[in-house]
Amino acid sequence: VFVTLICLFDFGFTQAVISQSIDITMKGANVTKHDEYLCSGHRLPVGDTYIVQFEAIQDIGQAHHILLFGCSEPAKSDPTWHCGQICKSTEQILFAWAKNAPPLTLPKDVGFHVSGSSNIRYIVVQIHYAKPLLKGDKPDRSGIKLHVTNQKQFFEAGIYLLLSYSTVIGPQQKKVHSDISCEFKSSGNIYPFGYRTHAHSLSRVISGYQVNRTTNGYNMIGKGNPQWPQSFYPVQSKVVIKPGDYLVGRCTYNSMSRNRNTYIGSTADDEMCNFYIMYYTPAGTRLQSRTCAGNNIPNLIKNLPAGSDVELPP
Ligand code: IYT
Ligand code: CU
Ligand code: CU
Repeated sequence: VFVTLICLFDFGFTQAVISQSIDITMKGANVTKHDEYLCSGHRLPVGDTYIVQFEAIQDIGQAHHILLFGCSEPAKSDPTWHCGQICKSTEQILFAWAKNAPPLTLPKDVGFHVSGSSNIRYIVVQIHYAKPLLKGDKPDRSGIKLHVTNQKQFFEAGIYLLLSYSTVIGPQQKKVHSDISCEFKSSGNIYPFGYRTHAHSLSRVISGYQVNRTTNGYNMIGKGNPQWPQSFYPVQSKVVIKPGDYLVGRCTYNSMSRNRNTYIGSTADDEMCNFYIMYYTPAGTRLQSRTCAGNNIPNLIKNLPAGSDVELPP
């Protein structure tokens, strides 16, 4: 044992810290129609890599919103494809940017762990182009610049998703709720610093809360109008989510303009109810799950703070 220790101290070498930036961009997108969703995949450098900052690259200024996903294998190897499928198996959302949204910076000593011992070997960028490119525009190369390092970060970033899968919104309703609730199960605390709301055209407010397991007090993580640019917004107050706490989300819809049922689904005629939490946690914390699907603890809905379903301005 003694000899081993000496060896480690005397002959152990320290790996050089390498920090660099990696551009995850469209590899030349030709956009000919309205509302196109195009994808491009990028192989990451081998070895444990920590993303410490994201920065938008707006090539010709035609990207409406940009999402980044981690994959073990992208759905296609083509330079760009129509992204019906993003990854071969399940995708992990890493970041979202939207035109005219405030920027989100990762806190100090926080990184998204990719490559190396993680199961993310590729990053796929998905861009929503609202309009076709103009005649004379060159193929688009917008995307996200990643600032990465091989230096292990003290805190690991992650995304926890609250979602509904079974809501039916009847016709001509002023207020329809879709509620989400779960117990948070983990080996340690998580600290939310960003949140993102996502729904389609019928929702004007989505809110998310941490509920203290002992006091049953509600603390808002965030509240947003999914009609605003759908990126991650900074969490405004310090909230800690401890093992045994509860997470509650509520999406509110107004279907007065519609005379048919609306279901959860992926087209513009359907709706969704998503509240994403971007958090950091001491490296090594193990979450039992990073999704909360459905209203698992309906009692928690009764005490939602007033204001949780009040429409936000456009
Ligand atoms: C049915 C539903 O709510 N779909 C959402 C949530 C979702 C996200 C991911 C579902 C799966 C995922 O792998 I990441 I399966 C949904 O599709 N949300 C869209 C994007 O796909 C991320 C969004 O813009 O939030
Ligand atoms: Cu968009
Ligand atoms: Cu959707």
